Amino acid sequence: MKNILVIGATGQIGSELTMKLRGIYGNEHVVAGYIRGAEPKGILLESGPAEICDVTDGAAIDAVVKKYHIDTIYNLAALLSVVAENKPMLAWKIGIDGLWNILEIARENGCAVFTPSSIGSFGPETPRDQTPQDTTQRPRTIYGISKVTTELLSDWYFNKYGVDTRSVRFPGLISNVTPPGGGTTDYAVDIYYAAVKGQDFICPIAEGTYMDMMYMPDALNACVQLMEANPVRLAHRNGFNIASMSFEPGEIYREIQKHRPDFRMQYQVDALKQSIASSWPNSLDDTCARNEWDWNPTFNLESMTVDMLEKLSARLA
Ligand code: AKB
Repeated sequence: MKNILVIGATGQIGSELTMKLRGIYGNEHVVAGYIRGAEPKGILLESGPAEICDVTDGAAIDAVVKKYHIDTIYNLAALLSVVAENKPMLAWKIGIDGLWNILEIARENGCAVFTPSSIGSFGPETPRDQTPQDTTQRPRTIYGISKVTTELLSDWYFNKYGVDTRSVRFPGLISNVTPPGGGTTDYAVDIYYAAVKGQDFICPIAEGTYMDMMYMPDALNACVQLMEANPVRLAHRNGFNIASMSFEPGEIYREIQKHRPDFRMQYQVDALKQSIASSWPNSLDDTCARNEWDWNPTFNLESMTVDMLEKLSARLA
């Protein structure tokens, strides 16, 4: 049985991933790592162990790893793209100095490590459509620079020390549980909340701007599936392209309108978000993930929209 530490367990991915991992490996085998001010609550707190785990405090995390005999770390600590652009030094401190801490702890304690990369690791010179797995990565954002560094540093720890590092490049993640905070793709979550609350939606991203997106259940499956994959099949390690849908704001708006005909959206483009979105690919080619660890997403825009509206309506009622 694995013993897993999820760092960032109360965040957008962590809050759902921790519960999924507890369902698979047993509640007592999955530690929810959080920072002060983002304490776990409810079922996340009650269903299993929780410990303060600030990635900038390596000694504290090392003690948690030893206490629970951790062999797998999901390192989800990061600032999203828009926040990172406004707080670049903090983004680096958490994303890269924090990653060094985790990788060193993993090396010393024999842990496997998953640290997400992102579509933000690409830049304006990257081929925009069906972006290949191995291609130009010259991001213009500090978020992207930290994600490319994450991929390279994780690969280096594997090649140099044999640390079992693996990761995917997440697209914009859409969930009905914990909202994201400060990402470029957040509009694709916010739009559902507006529709369910009966409010008009002001879209910060321009019409015609395509980005890859994914429903959270598929993203969680990707994490588990990749970490369970047979290492012999992995020609790549860090930064697998994964994809399930690509759309522009008008397409998600019209999809929601099929279910909520009175819903209205207007554009009020945010310059920073738009400049980031315009530098990211329209769609990724995920052939390597499909071939090397059988990646196979289940949701598309239509089925995600039905599920999002149903779950959010029940929750916000
Ligand atoms: C963001 O928008 O910053 C993230 C991402 C795509 O990495 N959702």
